[in-house]
Amino acid sequence: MAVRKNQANLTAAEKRDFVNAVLELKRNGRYDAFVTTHNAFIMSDTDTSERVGHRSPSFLPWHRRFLLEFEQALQSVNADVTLPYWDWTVDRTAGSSIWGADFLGGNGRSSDGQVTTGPFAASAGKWAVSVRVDSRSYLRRALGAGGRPLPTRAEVDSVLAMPVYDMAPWNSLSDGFRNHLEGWRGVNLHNRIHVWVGGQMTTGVSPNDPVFWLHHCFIDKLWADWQRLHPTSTYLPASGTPDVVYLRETMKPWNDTTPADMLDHTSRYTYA
Ligand code: CU1
Ligand code: CU1
Repeated sequence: MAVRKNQANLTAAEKRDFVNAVLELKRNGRYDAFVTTHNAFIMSDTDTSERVGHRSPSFLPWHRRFLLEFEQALQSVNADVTLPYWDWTVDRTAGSSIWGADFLGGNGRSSDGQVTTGPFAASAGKWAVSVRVDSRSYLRRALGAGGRPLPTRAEVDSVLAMPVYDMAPWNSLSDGFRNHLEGWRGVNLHNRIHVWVGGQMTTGVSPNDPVFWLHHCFIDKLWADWQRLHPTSTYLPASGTPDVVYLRETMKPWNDTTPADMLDHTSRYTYA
C-alpha cells in the first residue's frame, strides 16, 4: 500500500528518490505528456463543451485520477516513490525546506523569475520547459509576490466544515465545498497557492513546476479529510446534468473512470 507522506517529513533519501524519478520522466518524455493533458483541460465557465478538470464538480475526481497516473509513472521508475504532499498552512514561506536546493529548488530571481537553484533550475540542464504558453523555456517562480499570503489552517477548516459537495450552477459561481476548495469563492484555497508560487504555476501548463504535484496531493488529502468529516455527504450531481460530469459519467481523457470510481482512495494509497 502506497503511503503518501508530508514532504516536510521526507528523509534526504526519499527526497532524492522523488527528484530522480521526476527527472527520469522528464528525460524519457512522459512528464511533458502530463503537462499537455493538464493544459487541454483548462476551461472557462462559458466554454460550450463539458467542463471536466476545473470549475466543475469533477475538479476533485479528475485531479485524483491525474495524480494516480503520475504516481504510477514515478513508480515505473522507482517502485518505492509515492507522491508527497505540501501542507501550505504550515510550510508557508519562501524559506521553507520544500524550496531547498536538495528538493524543489528556490524562488525565481528578480530580473526574470528564473529558478536558479536545485534540480529544476535551467542551469542544471535537466528541466527545459517544452510545453509552454510563451517563449520562455526556464522554470519561473515568484514566491509570495502574488500579494495574498498562503491560506491558514482556520481558513482550511472553514471550508472543510461545508457539508454539501457542490451545487448549481456547478461552476466557479457555485456555493459548497468543491468550489470553495478550488478557490473561486470565499477564502480561496487551491487557486491562491498557484498565484502565490507564480511563474508557470499561474498558467494551464502549471505541472511544469513539480510543486504542482505536491500542492494537488494536499488538495486531494483535504478532499479525503472532508469525506471522513461528512460520511453522509457525497459527490454531486448524482444524475445527468447538461455539461457537468455526474456521479457515474466517465471523465475525459480516460473515458474509463467516473467520479464514483474515485471516491474511495484507500485501496490505492493512504495519507500518513
Ligand atoms: Cu489542474
Ligand atoms: Cu491546481
